[in-house]
Amino acid sequence: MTATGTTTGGRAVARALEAHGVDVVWGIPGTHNLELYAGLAEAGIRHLSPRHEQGAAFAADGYARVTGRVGVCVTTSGPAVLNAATALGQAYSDSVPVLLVAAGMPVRHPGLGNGELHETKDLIGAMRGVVDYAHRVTSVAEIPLAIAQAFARMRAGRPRPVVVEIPLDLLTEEGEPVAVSPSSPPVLAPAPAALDEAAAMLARAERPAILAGGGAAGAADEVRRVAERLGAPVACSINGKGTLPEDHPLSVGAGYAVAAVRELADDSDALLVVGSELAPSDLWWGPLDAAGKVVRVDVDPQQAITNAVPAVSLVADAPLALAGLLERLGAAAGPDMGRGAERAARFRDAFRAQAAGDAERWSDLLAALAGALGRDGIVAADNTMVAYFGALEMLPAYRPRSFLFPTGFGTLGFAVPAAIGAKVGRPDARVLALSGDGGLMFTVGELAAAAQARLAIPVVVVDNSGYGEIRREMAERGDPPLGVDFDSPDFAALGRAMGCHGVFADSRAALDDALERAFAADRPTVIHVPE
Ligand SMILES: Cc1ncc(C[n+]2csc(CCOP(=O)(O)OP(=O)(O)O)c2C)c(N)n1
Ligand SMILES: [Mg+2]
Repeated sequence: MTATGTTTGGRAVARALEAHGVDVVWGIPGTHNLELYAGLAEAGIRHLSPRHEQGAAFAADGYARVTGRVGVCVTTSGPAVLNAATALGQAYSDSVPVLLVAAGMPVRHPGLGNGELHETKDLIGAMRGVVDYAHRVTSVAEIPLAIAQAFARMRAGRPRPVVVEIPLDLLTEEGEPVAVSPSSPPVLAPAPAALDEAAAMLARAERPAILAGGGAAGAADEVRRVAERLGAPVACSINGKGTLPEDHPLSVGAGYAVAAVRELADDSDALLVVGSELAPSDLWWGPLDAAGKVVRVDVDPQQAITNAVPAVSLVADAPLALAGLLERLGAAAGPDMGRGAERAARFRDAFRAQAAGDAERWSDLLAALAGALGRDGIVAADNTMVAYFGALEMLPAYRPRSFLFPTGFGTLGFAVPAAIGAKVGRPDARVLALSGDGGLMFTVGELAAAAQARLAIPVVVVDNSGYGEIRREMAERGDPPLGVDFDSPDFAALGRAMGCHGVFADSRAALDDALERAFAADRPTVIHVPE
């Protein structure tokens, strides 16, 4: 800890962010956070301008998902924080580390309120209901500690969003904050006895399988090695997509909702579940029957027992837990690899046959996307049918952190701002946004933000003139369609009006051409695809 001398609260925030390696933030300034903005400029932290605070937090989320680092957004108080809340709720449900630093009511603001600008009845209380924790600092001196605490929490165990509120008078008040250096992330090692038990159970299994979720992103290599050692087919959740390259002989596919994954789980006598919630929002058709045969690896001890009670749980960082298993099992590809590959092929064929039915109407589009994205591309997808029935199941992924989807919370409007964050986090990668016509309009202003930042992102909008999934569900119930049909705008023209390029693509050739041009362009390209 070193004294940083006299400075204002706003500048102390910027310095604390800088001390934690933050080089980019998304935010919208307001009367209450000007001093923080002065501090950001002074610290040389890159600032990107979304067009709505929800876009700021989604962008920070996309950045965090592809880099594994903390994504940061800054806002003023009241409505700005509530605008960001939805995206923070998304980050919470998908275990993404996003920090929101917001201005708040002055320190001596009367509890029942007095009509201050942006006053909210209980903003911290509201945010406590959404994020991991929301904390209001009470002195300039506390600011570096509060920021360091937020990073410490987000870098340990299960990463989830945090809100730090700085009373507006503290932002301009002078104080002598004491710098707090970033703490090194703790290592969560598995208990040796549990490892022994888990390894023995897996070694005994005749038909093992692995389910990998978003928590396996940092352990892709270990997942592959354990799978090869055991000859275990691997199915990935939505957030785990790409943990095992989808052209690996043991890969079954991504998306637990496909019946073949359930069939695989039923057929297996041991299931190794790595960093996966086994959540209803992944499984859709009820819990897996996993009684007595599950080994769970999870950093979160509560999650390790939720949705499926494990026979053995390894509460640990996934790479360590899997390394411990490999040590006990022997790291070389085991004799069961061949049999495992045959089993995987059987379930993969079933998976693809089932998914191909779901995805048939987008087969040209998905083939064009696969060609343009190659092995290293990144897709930020919206909560649209072309994403969860199409790209999730049929667009191959080859690495973790390459398929971004608003899984748990299911928020429309995620794709474009998340793609912005992803492209800023991975500037050399091909990053594409995939949206429905409904979802795009939720955060349509972020097209202007992407254009301003000159990001070469193709924004593929699949247009079925309405809320297609909900229309389908109404029809399935025999209800008349209500509130699900609308005329889409001319999305290519809309893109151009926002400063992007814009094209209409209604054939495979037009798509291929549009995508190639878009990745080489000087700005985003909205590609309007009729369904
Ligand atoms: C913020 C939010 N509001 C409402 C919903 C409910 N919802 C789920 S899918 C959907 C339709 C989305 O339409 P579109 O983006 O065009 O995709 P499509 O279903 O047509 O493929 C709606 C309204 C939601 N997921 N998120
Ligand atoms: Mg639609």
